[in-house]
Amino acid sequence: VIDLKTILKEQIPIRKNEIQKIKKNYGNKKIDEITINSLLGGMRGNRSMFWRSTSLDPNLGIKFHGLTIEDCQKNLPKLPNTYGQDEKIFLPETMLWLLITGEVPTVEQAMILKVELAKRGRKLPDYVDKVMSTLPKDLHPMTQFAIGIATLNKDSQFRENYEKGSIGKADYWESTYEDTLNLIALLPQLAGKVYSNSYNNGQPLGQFNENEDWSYNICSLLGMTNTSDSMNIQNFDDKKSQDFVNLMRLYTGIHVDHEGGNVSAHATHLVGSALSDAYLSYSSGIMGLAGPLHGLAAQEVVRFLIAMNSNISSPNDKKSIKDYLWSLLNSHKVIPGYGHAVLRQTDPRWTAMVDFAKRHPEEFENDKNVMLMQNLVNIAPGVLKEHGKTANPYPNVDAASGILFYHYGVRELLFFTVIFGCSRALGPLSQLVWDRGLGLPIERPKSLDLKSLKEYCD
Ligand code: AMX
Repeated sequence: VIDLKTILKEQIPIRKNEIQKIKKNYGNKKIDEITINSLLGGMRGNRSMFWRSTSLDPNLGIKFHGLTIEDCQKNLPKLPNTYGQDEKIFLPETMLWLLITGEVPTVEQAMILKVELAKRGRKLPDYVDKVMSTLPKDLHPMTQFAIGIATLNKDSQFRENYEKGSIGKADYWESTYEDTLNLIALLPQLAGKVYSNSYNNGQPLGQFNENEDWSYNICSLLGMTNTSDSMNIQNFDDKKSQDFVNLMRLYTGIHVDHEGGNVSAHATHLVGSALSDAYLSYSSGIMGLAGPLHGLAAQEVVRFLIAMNSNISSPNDKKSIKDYLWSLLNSHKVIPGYGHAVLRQTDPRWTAMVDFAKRHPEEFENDKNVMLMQNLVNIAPGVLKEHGKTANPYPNVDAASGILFYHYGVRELLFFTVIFGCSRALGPLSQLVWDRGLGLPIERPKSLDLKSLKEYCD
């Protein structure tokens, strides 16, 4: 079978049956315990959510249906006739197939999905364009993005069918799938619209090319390729244009999902559990991603690297770097880009981003910020260990991602999170299709008021 929807149609009853059996036979089996610390500590580490596709291993990092990032780089197919294709970098389209089906696609399957997304993404509906054009240019890019996504719910097939009463519960997944694909397909257009609204007086910087892939179109709509689709605002030559598109593919391929409990994924899942459609659900995810403790970390790292560089004589000056880090810690500040709530090793997404820089030495050799980013990994973990508080002294993905985009000219730091938001759609929305397919219920944990909480304190 080569069509994603047909595969889903086959898989859903099988998996639904499996889940029903698990519920029937093991429904009362205990998985975890809730303590007062977890209740008051953001439910940290509580095993209380079902998330089908990804799971975070504290040492190996994120796994996509059991595959690490390195496995994905090896196994996800590279597609022929893809603009500037880097042999090591997979397209997010291939990852979307893996997320939804649990299987690595064939080249043919991935090609069909790529073409289908490009078809669905060719034009932003006029009413969305109009709504977004009226937004103040200085409205936060993530607010604009969330508004654009939520506005698309006018076209939601799920919402329309539900209102008409024309579908039963067993069919909910099908229109959710249609909404999901349509939304993902339109994200390059929405991101381009936000970028031109915020930074180019609303004037388009590029156009959508139906023959190209999803990440290429994000770049062309930002005006950042040297092809005829784009204004080429950075004056890229062929190589730089292709490298930037490959960086975008890499970034948007590895940020798709980080299991279910992170704020953007959880918010999408929670809102979706009320049978809100894919557009409303994911606009909530975007609102969560806009928070400084979640999606905004990459910009913090960029600011930190630039500030450090202006305070030290050279990015190779180990002693000054060490002193700078200690001055931060001694004034009770964190070292941005280091540490993680769950991971206990270097984030493999960081490794993948740094590997990109290492494979393009001529591009980055004079970039002081990228140099500093690379040198820090040999210094910061030692300092953090000596400091003695941080559970994980190693770099997370944000330590590398923002500064690479910055290098290519994305200097509008608030916009990084919009690119993150394009990528993160793929995981939580694949889950939403399965939430409907498996008929998962509305989420409704029990909360305790202070009086009830105190009753546990005797
Ligand atoms: N620099 C200095 N101190 C740090 C630190 C860092 N990079 N990381 C953790 N610590 C401190 C914590 O502030 C905490 O101190 P406290 O006891 O005085 O409150 C102590 O070490 C223990 O924290 P932890 O269990 O190791 O981490 P956590 O789960 O509470 O927090 C995180 C995780 C990411 C918020 C934290 O490591 C941090 O603030 N890192 C820097 C900011 C950053 O890189 N954020 C991006 C995270 C990636 C992402 O999710 N996008």
